[in-house]
Amino acid sequence: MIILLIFGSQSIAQTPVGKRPNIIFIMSDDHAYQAISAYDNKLIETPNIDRIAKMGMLFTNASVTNSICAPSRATIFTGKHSHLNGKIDNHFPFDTTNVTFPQILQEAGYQTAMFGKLHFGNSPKGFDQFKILPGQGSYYNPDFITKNEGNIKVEGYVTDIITDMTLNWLEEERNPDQPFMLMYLHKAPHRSWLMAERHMEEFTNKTFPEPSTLFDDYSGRTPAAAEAEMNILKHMGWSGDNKVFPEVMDELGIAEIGVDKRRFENEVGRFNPSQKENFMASYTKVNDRFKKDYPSMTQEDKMKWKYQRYMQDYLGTIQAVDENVGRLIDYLEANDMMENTIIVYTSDQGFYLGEHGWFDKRFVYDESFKTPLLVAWPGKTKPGTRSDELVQNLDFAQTFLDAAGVSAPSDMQGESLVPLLSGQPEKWTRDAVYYHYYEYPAEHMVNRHYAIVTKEYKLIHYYFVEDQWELIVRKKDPQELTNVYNDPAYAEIKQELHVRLEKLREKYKDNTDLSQGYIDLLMNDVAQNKVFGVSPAKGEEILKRRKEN
Ligand code: SGN
Ligand code: CA
Repeated sequence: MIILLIFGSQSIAQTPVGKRPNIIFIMSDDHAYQAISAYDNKLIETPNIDRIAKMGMLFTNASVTNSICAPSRATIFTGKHSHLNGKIDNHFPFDTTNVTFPQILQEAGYQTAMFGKLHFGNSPKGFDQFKILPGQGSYYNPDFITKNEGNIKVEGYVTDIITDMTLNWLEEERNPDQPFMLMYLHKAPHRSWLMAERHMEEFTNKTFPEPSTLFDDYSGRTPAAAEAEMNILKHMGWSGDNKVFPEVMDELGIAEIGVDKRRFENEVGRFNPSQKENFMASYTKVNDRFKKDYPSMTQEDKMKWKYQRYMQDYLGTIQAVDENVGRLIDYLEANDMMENTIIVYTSDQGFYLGEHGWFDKRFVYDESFKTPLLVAWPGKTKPGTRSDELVQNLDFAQTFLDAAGVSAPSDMQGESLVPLLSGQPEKWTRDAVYYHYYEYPAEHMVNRHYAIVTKEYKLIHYYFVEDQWELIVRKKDPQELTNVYNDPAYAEIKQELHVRLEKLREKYKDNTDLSQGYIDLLMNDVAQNKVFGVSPAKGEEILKRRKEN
């Protein structure tokens, strides 16, 4: 047994060194499973992402522990829930004293590389090579923070560039004598949904089916759903999101939503002349049609129009992700690298594509709580298989360590997916998962909540401003429109779930209240207008409501 130098408690187990699999972790940002045709093809065909499921396993019940970007990534890296790794929201940076699975794999002899969006507020540890976007990054001519070349700006479209970097690393820098762990992390399809020039004409002319809950009135649940600021009609920017030109808004007398026009100008300001020309060619037609239609539009028409514009741009960005995932798989196939390589495709969380009238994520309701997960492991995972087990982003760290034959630190909280991937589902015993979302007050104003989720039920506790409970019966109410918490028919189930929720909170050690120090820091930033999307006045109102409850 070899004792590792940095993390003395881990050891390399029996897997022969030559057989250790390569790991390719592909993650996009905000990619809803509703927009992957292996799950559902009513919105878009994604033939290349689907190849991963065809070669391996499609997970239909994969979820996140906290549906927001950087916290999800921190959970993936550490194998721990947010309250233990400390990254509970996007606001404060990642604590780099955490032990992460890439550090352990590097120490165990893996070559490690990362390209794309990380969003930790600092550079990753445990990587031989990295080129990452600062913060959210930009779609066009993006800047990168690199391990060896300082800060660079690269001309072109972000999804293509991240792939070029990845393929270049495989071709030029990969050491064939070492197994590798490669993180290929897309910015797309994150807001503000700028697609590649080559897709603009096609996608701005498409029409998509509407979800049946587009006009959800949020009755039947606790006030959290109604109070959230992520309704397509009310909160999506005409300009920054839907690309109505600022001068067209002025001409039509349309009021800005937030800093809508500035967000548009910032994005368009990054284009080079030929990118600008291509963008203008397609979007001038969009704006011309809008100018003609807008005067007679009802509120309902506006919602429908904004939904279509949202889908055209969001799905347009996914078209490039799919093409580029195809480039990567083609490369691996052409270079005989499929055998003994694990390929994972996932997202940092799901996303609302008009369900409940929403965009964005954060809630424990399915579309953002669940996340796509497709895994190919030729020779190990049977092609075309599917798992309905309750797996989470919490499980990746232990899965990769297990696959590499490295034992995981005992304080990691997930479960290895290797038994599911290798045809031994009987070894999987989890029957409930734990969820906890914290980022409030923040943009989109989704109240803090924690929950237990089983295949049948969700028991949700909203807290911080109000104290509200919600019980959702998943199979009977798949759209999650009705809170049955006070329905006597569910009294017994409710009691049982309360007990199970408390046990889960004990198991995962989530028994601490938010510290007053943290709340003071956050509210101080709100008061100083440093929290995007929350005005100081709104902050004061929240503190007042919090005191009253
Ligand atoms: C930005 C977006 C939000 C989004 C957060 C978090 N606004 O602030 O809509 O919820 O990122 O997203 S934008 O006007 O700047 O586009 S996350 O994926 O990073 O968690
Ligand atoms: Ca995200």
